[in-house]
Amino acid sequence: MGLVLMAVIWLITLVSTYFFVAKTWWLPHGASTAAQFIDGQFALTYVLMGIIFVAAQMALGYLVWKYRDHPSAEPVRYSHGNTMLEILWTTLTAVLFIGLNLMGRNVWAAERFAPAGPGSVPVEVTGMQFAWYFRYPGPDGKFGATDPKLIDPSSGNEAAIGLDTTDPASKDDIVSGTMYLPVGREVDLRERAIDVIHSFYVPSMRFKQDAVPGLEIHMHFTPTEIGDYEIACAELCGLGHYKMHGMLKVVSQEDFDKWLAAREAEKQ
Ligand SMILES: [Cu+2]
Repeated sequence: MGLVLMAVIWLITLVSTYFFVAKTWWLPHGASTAAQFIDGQFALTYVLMGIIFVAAQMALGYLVWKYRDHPSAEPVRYSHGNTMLEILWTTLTAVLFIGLNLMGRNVWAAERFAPAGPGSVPVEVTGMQFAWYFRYPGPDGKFGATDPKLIDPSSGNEAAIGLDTTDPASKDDIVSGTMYLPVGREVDLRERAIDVIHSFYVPSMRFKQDAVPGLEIHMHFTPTEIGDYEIACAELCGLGHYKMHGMLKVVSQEDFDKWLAAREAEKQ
């Protein structure tokens, strides 16, 4: 029985490790400036944790077999703990966790605390049950006022986010259900939520940030490749959470300008 248990523990360990090593389920190809660093950080974390995981599970299987209930097996020796060992592995764990956090902190802080660079594209992301809306400030560069009392999801994009059309700054605001971004330019995001907490997640951009009702959260990232990328909500936000799906279209500057101009023309 001890042998069978050891085999089962080792098998589960090796099979589950295989899916990580073979990258069976993995993030899509990264297409933002931060992707390379974040993927490196992911790989480093998985390798370190993988070594510890495999070693611990192999030891577990071995000890289950070594101290099996059998006359030829070694008799069990009871231990009441070892303070030195406790201190050692608690310290090592702390160094590992704090170290990885400090390493990853810079790239996150650069997208969160440092302001977006000059020439960035301002876009407002609004999460609501169960859709994403994207607002562009138009030629005046200013986002118009919104009012929670004006929110009406049944009548189009502008009303869905409660755009106050009496505000002159809102006249040229474009609200879209699809996100368009020009390639190679930083996007200056401001995230909002209408009802509950959502999380704006673009796996290909290696970007994820909660949208919280009552807060306007600024983040920025830079897409580096033209293409269509999926947007998901990464915060369980209600019954329709699964369908809170959107598309990010990263296009050339020329196509971006054309798209914006066409949307402006529609408003006239
Ligand atoms: Cu959501």
